[in-house]
Amino acid sequence: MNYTNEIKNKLFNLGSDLVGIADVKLLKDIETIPENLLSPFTRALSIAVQLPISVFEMIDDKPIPIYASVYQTANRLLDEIAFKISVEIQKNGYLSVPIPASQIIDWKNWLGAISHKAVARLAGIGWQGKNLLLITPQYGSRVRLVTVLTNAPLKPDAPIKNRCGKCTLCYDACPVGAIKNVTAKEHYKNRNEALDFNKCVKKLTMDFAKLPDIEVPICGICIKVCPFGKKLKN
Ligand code: B12
Ligand code: SF4
Ligand code: SF4
Repeated sequence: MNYTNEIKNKLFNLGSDLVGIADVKLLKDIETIPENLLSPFTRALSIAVQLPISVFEMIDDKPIPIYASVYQTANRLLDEIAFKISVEIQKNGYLSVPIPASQIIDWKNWLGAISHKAVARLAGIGWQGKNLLLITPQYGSRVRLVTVLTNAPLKPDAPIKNRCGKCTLCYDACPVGAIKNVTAKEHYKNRNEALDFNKCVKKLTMDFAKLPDIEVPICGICIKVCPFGKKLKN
């Protein structure tokens, strides 16, 4: 078995549901913290775990405590998978860094070390939907993501096409009218092209996160309404 398949198989055995590999050259214009984050690396592994779909069906106009718990568990699982594969890659003689699933480094601008969605898109896992989320053909946006940077000789995957089409379900459902109903052929130039970003941040931090037993800035509504991922996959 070649090394790329070996690493992908290990990731599936660790509990990943989708795995893709991006060529870091394609990420050269992306904002990172620190600025030189990508310089030792040639590949970015994108890893997704699916979330229990029935939890989203229980969400109506606000997040529920079960979703808050599932969110935390998925982050822990992803961080563990990313940690384990990084050490495995290191034992094979290559550099690697696991980027945490949900760590905010710049709180003023709401930024992590690197956008997991951008990596996932370039790794062929999905496209950037009108709700700015990463939409996978298999599970919609009912997935959470993590990234591992490496210089291991892995074969990159190719991006896939946007399949939102004329759908407006997330635009119609957003409780604060934050989604602008704009399609990105590849990716948005900035967050405000897709979203009225401040409206979304305000709703999640000033309202939803203050609900009993939520405590984290989550929502789930634009995930729930997306037709991709609504049905069980066999
Ligand atoms: C800070 C943060 C927030 C903030 C700010 C949201 C935001 N839109 O940035 C708040 C608290 C508001 C938030 C809300 C939500 N979040 Co949040 N959040 C993050 C976090 C930790 C960092 C985001 C970040 O740094 N963004 C930087 C900006 C610039 O990037 P971006 O949003 O991805 O969008 C740009 C790039 O993707 C770029 N791009 C895409 N491809 C390419 C290619 C190239 C070459 C270039 C140059 C650029 C580029 O295009 C976009 C515009 O510039 C990430 C984890 C992570 N490290 O990625 C999770 C993350 C984005 N959140 C996630 C989720 C699910 C949510 C919520 C649905 C809440 C919930 N869990 O119910 C909402 C959705 C809001 C929305 N519609 O976007 C998931 C998304 C999963 C998915 N399927 O897409 C992530 C990836 C966490 C995870 N580990 O899975 N979040
Ligand atoms: S996360 Fe909620 S508030 Fe933000 S864009 Fe989606 S539906 Fe709107
Ligand atoms: S709800 Fe429709 S428009 Fe929004 S991300 Fe999903 S497919 Fe795209």
